Formats: sequence, structure tokens, C-alpha cells
Amino acid sequence: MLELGRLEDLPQDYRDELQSHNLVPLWPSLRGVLPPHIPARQTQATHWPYQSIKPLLLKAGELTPIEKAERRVLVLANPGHGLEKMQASAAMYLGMQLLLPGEWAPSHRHTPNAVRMVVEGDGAWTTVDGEKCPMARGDLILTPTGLWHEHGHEGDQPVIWLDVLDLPLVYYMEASYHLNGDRQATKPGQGDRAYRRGGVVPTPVFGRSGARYPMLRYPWADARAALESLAADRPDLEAVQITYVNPETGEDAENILGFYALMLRPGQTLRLPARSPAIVFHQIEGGTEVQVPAQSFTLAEADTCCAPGYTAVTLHNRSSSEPAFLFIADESPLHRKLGVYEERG
Ligand code: GTQ
Repeated sequence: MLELGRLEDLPQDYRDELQSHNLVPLWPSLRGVLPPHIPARQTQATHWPYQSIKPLLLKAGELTPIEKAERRVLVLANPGHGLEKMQASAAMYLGMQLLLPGEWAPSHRHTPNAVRMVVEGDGAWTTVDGEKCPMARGDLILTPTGLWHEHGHEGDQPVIWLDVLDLPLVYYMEASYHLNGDRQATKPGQGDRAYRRGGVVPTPVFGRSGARYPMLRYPWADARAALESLAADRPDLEAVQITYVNPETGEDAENILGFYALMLRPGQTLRLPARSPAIVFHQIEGGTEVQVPAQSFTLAEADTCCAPGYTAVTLHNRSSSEPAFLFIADESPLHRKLGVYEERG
């Protein structure tokens, strides 16, 4: 490839003059912003074992009262981006949040979209847009852009969940802000009951729900049952995977990030092709060997890891007798909407 001119090749007085007019020559940086064949990625494959997070999060519970934190979260930061950036990938933020019995994380709403994947503990709830969503292990709860949400806890043990937000992207767009609100009045009705079964939707006489987000909670019991049923129906199926969708439209549950659950059969090895979006894996049940080129992680229950885009990932269920279940988040909806989505086999 032809060598392009360097900045140092230009006379200093010319460079100074460009700078004084807020001008920059493209050619010394052209290959940097448009590298050959494959994008430069700051996202590094990173593993966050739950056993190293949990004691530090419980310690945060002792050190910082909820009133001083609003959200008591340890951020799973990718060293490739610099820890202070608080991002797991270009568009994904991950945080592990702790709520102690009796605590309340006050109502707010913000432009970034969020979801919670409940890791452990019973008796907590998130109220989203007036709907009180109970939190049980493996449940996925949406708090989409602009919807009021607050967290409370009526149980007697700590509750911990994983937050996934598109905060890095929305912040980069200079569109990230929040508003504080009052405690929400709760209204009757639960989306996960109204949309209890696939293939049928509630149809009041005056027409279908016009709500942009008709379903806010996806109970793990239902997602797990769907995976087991799919696996039993299709013994030949390689990827026993479901996507969390809006049941009215069939589209991804949120606008920017995609959410999935994957079941690995006992002993199964599954190769995921290289795709443009970065991907996050969180172990709900069982244990998985995650191989990215030149690295491998052993995910135990409640562990989380990420892989950059344009990278093939191989998953292996370490148990020869039990299935393994993973929660997956990725940047596919964003890449597809922007027209940059790519698969490379
Ligand atoms: O629970 O509303 O991890 O607003 C980061 C920002 C959680 C939340 C986070 C948030 C929340």
C-alpha cells in the first residue's frame, strides 16, 4: 500500500498556521480512521468474575449509603477503552448494582436505554412507567429511554443485578441526561402476564396496544421454558437461542442494543461467526468456556465477559450432563439500523 505523507513532512510554520485556523490535514490520519480491511477496536475481550465483584459490591453497601449513591453500582469497565470511560464496548455499559433490604433507589428517567438482568436475591422490584416489576433471578426488566424507573427492596437479603445500558453511545452523541421524579404511583397490569404466550396478543375491542413498550419484564422461567421447548422440538438445531422482542411488533425489545438467551446442550460447542457488533455474555446457569482468538475465559455462574466486534467466538458447555444458559447483549440493532452490520463467517 502506498505510504501517505506524515505530519512531520510538513513545514512547522504551515502546521502552525493550519492549527491557528482550526484546520487539520487528513492524509497523516487517513489510515487511522479508515484502516484497511478491519476496524481498529479498543474493546478488549474482558472477563469479570462474579466472585471478585460480589465482595467489593457488598463492601460498597457498607461504605456508601444509598442516599449518597442513588444507584450503588460497580461498573464493569473495559481496560481497552480506559477504565474512566466506564464502557464495556463502543456502545455498551455494564454495571453490577446492589440494593440492600429496605433501600430505595429514587425515581428518575434518562435518555439512554437500560435493562436489568437479575443475578441474585428475592423481594426487590423495579417500577417502570407505573408498572411494578418483581425481580427474580434471571428475569430481564426493560427501562427504555424516557421511562420513569425506581428500585425498591422488601426482601431480607441483598439483591444484585446486572445493568446493561447504551450509555456510551448516547453520551458520545451528546444526548445523555436525566430527570429526577417523585415516587411513582403504580397502576394495575403486568405486561408479562398480558403477553404470557407466544403467538397470541391481547386484543381489546378497541384495538391492539399502542404502547411502544408493551412488555417490560421477561421472567426467566418463561425464557428458560421457551429454550427447553425449542431444544426438544429441534434436536438438530445448533443454536438454541431466543431474542427478547417487543411482542406487538416482533422487533428487538429496545432500539439500540439486542438481548438474547442461549442454551448450550450438555457438552455442546458452538461457534459464533465474526460479526461487526461487540457482544457480552452473562452466565445465568451452568458454566461455559468462552474462546476468542488467543484467549479463553471460564465463565462460572453470574460471570460476565465481552468480546469485540469482527471476532469469532466459540462457546463450550463445560458440563456433559446439564445444559448451560447464557444471557447475551450485543450492538446488532444499532449496526443494522445504521447499515454497518456485517457477518464474516
Ligand atoms: O438503575 O437507573 O447502572 O440510571 C446506571 C445508571 C443504573 C439505574 C446504572 C442508572 C441506573
